[in-house]
Amino acid sequence: MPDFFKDIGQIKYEGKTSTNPLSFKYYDPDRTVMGKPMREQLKFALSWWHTLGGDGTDMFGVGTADKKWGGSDPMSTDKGKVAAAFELMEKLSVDYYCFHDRDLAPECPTLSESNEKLDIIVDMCKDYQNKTGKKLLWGTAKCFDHPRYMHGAGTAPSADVFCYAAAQIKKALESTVKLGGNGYVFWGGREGYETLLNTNMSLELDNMARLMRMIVDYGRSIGFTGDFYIEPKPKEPTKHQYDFDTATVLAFLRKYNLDKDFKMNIEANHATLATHTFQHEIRVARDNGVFGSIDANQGDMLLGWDTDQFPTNVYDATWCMYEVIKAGGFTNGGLNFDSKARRGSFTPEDIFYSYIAGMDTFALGLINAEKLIEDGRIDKFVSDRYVSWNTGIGADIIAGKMTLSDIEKYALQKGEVMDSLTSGRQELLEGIVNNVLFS
Ligand code: XLS
Ligand code: NI
Ligand code: NI
Repeated sequence: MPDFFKDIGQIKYEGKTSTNPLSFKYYDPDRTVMGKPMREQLKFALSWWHTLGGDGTDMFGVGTADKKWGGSDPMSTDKGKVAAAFELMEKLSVDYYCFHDRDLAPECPTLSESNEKLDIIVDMCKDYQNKTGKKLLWGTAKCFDHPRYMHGAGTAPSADVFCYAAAQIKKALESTVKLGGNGYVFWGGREGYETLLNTNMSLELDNMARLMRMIVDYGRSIGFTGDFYIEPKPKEPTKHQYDFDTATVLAFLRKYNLDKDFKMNIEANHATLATHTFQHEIRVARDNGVFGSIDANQGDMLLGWDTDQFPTNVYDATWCMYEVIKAGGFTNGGLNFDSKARRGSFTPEDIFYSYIAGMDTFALGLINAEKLIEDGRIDKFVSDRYVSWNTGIGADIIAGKMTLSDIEKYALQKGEVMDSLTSGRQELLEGIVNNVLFS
């Protein structure tokens, strides 16, 4: 087995007083938090594309990091990636990974050749999984990179492009199933539009739904029992992405009777781009029974694009884990670092520092979420605020016992209701949060 990071050993938990940069300060895989070991609560996953493939290329310049992994052509590099990925997962105690098909193996001149190459790498991954016990969290298809997808894939105006995409996704799903993946993700890629002047939005969305129905039915027919996810994102690469946010995706799924078949893969920076908080997106998903998995990264509030930075914002991680716990924890889902080191952080150690920072942040988030739930003041405040719905008129409305006329009669008798109002106490609550987090 090649050793790409030979100067770096197993990253261990050393506690918050350690100054060893190659150690976890908060992530202690076996520590029990909210009834389960951290590694089961957090279910960390490595994203193949950013970690193994992302070399820092941006629209202003070429890559800064060497991500050839000892290879001299696309296929040898992709084989090197497998060894590097499993070494990273081992050394960082990351138990899962996820991929796009074309990050695993190269795009070839024909679909059959691409499929053959993909099979070779998938078999390699399967061997490594057997040797290491690492697992696939989810797979997906890269239906946005190649020029054929310039106008979309499932929403392409060309029926031939739609068919190519459908065949590519079928193969990516089969590869996911072969690797025992617990999830399959649809992220809109170029499913959206730049201008309505050239777009039949209604047909495009009908076609997307047709494709999803076919893929779900096929997946179930070949024994895929995991979750299908949609990963909402409002913009980038297209100006208007169809899967804008969780609420928009829910409306789409319900229109096409797909709502029983899909859950959400919520990405932090996508929530930011939709001008929501990360917590809001997870809350909408959990309230609607469609919470599935998390792409954990963070954006930069001063930049308007998907910077995919490793998460270091402890408040965001706290509220994320608070929602995840309230949703009952992860089942098939997990916490994927859809994140990349900055372009200036180009050395192999930076991969480790990035993951350590992200994993420690979410470990802290989990510990904090437990503290907030055990403290109980926030939950109690919220339930007290709605106490008028527990008895009397409120309870009768919820029980469906009151008509609009009954309610009118009640309101007329009651007169002015200003004295039923109480303060929202936002500042008090924010102070309590800080008190719980930092005491
Ligand atoms: C892009 C998305 C993408 C998905 C997987 O913004 O985050 O990386 O997670 O296709
Ligand atoms: Ni993502
Ligand atoms: Ni993203």
